[in-house]
Amino acid sequence: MMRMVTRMVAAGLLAAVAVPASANLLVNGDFEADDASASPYYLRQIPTGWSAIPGLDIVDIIDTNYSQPNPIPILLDPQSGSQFIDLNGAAAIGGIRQTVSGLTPGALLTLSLYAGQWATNSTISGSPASLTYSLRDVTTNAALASGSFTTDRPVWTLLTLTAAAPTSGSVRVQIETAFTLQAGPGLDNVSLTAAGGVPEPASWALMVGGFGLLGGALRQRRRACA
Ligand SMILES: [Ca+2]
Ligand SMILES: [Ca+2]
Repeated sequence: MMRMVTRMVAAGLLAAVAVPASANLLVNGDFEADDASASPYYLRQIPTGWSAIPGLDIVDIIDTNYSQPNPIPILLDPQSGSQFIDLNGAAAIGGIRQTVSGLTPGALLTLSLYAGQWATNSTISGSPASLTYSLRDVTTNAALASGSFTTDRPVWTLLTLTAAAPTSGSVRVQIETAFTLQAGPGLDNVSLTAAGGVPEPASWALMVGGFGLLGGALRQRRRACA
């Protein structure tokens, strides 16, 4: 009986220490928060939860429920939901960014996103979509990790990046294109997850409580043996 209690307490301890399923730390990573269905086919707007990058163009939220092909054929269904982002707003370099704070320094961060060429016409044809994506330390704006991607295919490609959370505990996700035509690379389903950090205070409380129970169980067992 006591052995069973000990096992149960130990199992509970392991459950308390285990890292919970990785949740997306970004707000509106799927770009569904702003309804663009009533606009012609896009909404020239900074998506909810995101910010413009100073000096860069504001992006377009593209809604595929709009009946195409006028004025630009949409070659790509959203990777999630009914909307995605065209990183180039009008005809200037565009991008978005979002800050996430309260991270445990050293925790392994994983940024994932989907990108693809979403449109083509006589102007855009022959100009592959390209974008760069990075995780930056908010205090220094230094890139902790960065990547770039170029494609001329209307296919969503999964891109990932990993970095350790900086001592500030705050990172900036930044995604931008150097594309200067009106339809830049498409972007959807951006996610940032953290794993392997120090347990949260609530987990510590559970652990301390659990060790207390375990100690009590062991003491009783020893007494029973004696
Ligand atoms: Ca979406
Ligand atoms: Ca555009």
